[in-house]
Amino acid sequence: MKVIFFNPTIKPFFKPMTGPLGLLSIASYLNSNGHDAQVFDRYYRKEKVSDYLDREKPDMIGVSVITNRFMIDALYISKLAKQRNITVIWGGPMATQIPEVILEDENVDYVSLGEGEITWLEIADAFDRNEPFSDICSLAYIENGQFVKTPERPFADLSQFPPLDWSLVDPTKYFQPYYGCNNMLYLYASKGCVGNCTFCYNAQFHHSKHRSRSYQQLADEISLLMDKYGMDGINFADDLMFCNSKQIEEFCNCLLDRDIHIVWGGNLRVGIVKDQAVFELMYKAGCRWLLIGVETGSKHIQSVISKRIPFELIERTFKMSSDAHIISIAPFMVGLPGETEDDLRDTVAVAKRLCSTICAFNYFTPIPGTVVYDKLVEEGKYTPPKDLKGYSKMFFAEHLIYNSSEVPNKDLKAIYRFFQFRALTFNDSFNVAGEKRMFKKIFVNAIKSITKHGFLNFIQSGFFGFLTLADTFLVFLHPKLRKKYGLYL
Ligand code: B12
Ligand code: SF4
Repeated sequence: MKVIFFNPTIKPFFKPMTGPLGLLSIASYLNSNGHDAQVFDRYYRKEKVSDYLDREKPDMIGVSVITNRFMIDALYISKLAKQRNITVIWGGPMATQIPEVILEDENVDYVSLGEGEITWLEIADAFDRNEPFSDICSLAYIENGQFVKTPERPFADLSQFPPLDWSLVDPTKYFQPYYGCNNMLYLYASKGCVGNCTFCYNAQFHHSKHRSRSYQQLADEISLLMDKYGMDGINFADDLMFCNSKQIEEFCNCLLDRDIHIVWGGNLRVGIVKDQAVFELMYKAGCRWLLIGVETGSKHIQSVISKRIPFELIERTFKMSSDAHIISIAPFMVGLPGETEDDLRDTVAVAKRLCSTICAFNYFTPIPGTVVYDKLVEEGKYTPPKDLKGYSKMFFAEHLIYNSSEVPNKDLKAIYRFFQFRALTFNDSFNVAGEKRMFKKIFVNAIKSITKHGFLNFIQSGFFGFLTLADTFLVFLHPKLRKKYGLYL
């Protein structure tokens, strides 16, 4: 079977952020099983989708829908495929969360639920044998006007999948400057997370299970990307890179034993690393940054989100990371259900206490299928969009589209802006990694990007960068709120 996997684009993300890891994994697996799979990334492929479909004449297309904002382009691509009688299958986290809504659109034939590798192989084999898809697990479709969902497929053993075939795209298009590297690429080392946070897709999508890839195979992939393409840094896209320190030791020793010298970082949970020595080993093996979710400084909100971690342990973890010269980035959320002024004051205090940290604040947005979302809908406090068009217009996390807290929007915005301002100006994280200050770094990277992504991209990104910056400085318009929450440097 011949299939083209499309990675839709979202504006205003003008330059490629990451390679389409999920699609590369599915396509590599299909090709290693004798099918013909290609990946078309709308971020950087300039060719018209209609011309490409007419030339390649695929039997089917697969479209990745990670969040709602990818849907506008996903629908555009699907419509062009349907006009040519090509079967259209959507997949990815958001597609898995709202298949009923998606299948109301006549341009989508099937939704592949959960991880896509084995489902797609079965689809491709069934297609070649001219068999129906009804026996294939983890598929949703409409039959005789009724929504059908086939039984859920068990999780795959990740070591059965081949290494990602990066020749399906141009990996250099995704290189970007990051801490201590110029050609950083996103890769993945595992899937899922052991956590059960009530706002996160993980419990539904990965059933709170963590599965690692084979580190030897991953090391092969890393060596190839370094030698052939010049990759010099890796940001691991995993929800949780390691679920215990044994895995960390195994991974670090694998890199050290094979003399792979590269800087890297990824997501970690508080409590996984308890010894300074493990952070030191990570640094020795190239780890330079870690994203360690904190979300809130309030015990009350910790119980709302089911992420009960002692605050002393949080502070100790960030301190150990800083002592090992690893930058730690602490994501927080504001606007959570029932969040009060006191909760927010606690959050601000904890965020300000963390060592050498960039605190990245986001606005809480309910994700379909999560515990918090279901509760809000049940209590009539959140009305989901009516249809696909409604979903595709929603902004996630970076804009305050919904506030389920007890405080007004302007309070949440002031806190968000303050920490953005703090990250841009007065933090010493960059000294930890021997980096330039944030402003200088952004400026240098912007100039460098002209040669890589063109002048138009520079202007567009500059414009959105300016809007963000202008929004950040609005924090000075809230003197009363700064006093109320202690928003001082
Ligand atoms: C890289 C990334 C991005 C990239 C997009 C890259 C891309 N187009 O490929 C960028 C930076 C653009 C991005 C943006 C955002 N992201 Co994002 N992102 C990720 C991240 C870190 C990695 C994705 C990845 O490569 N995973 C590894 C691969 C192997 O897994 P996968 O992509 O899920 O693919 C598998 C399955 O999903 C399935 N599948 C996927 N696609 C398809 C397609 C078909 C046809 C089929 C059959 C199957 C299938 O099979 C694949 C192989 O098993 C994930 C977290 C994560 N660990 O997955 C978050 C994640 C997907 N993002 C998320 C969010 C919330 C966002 C933002 C809203 C964040 C923000 N604050 O702005 C924005 C969206 C922009 C917007 N305004 O809407 C959430 C999704 C929430 C949800 N729907 O449940 C995630 C899960 C993070 C999280 N833990 O909450 N993101
Ligand atoms: S720790 Fe992070 S990835 Fe894991 S369930 Fe919680 S929010 Fe999701």
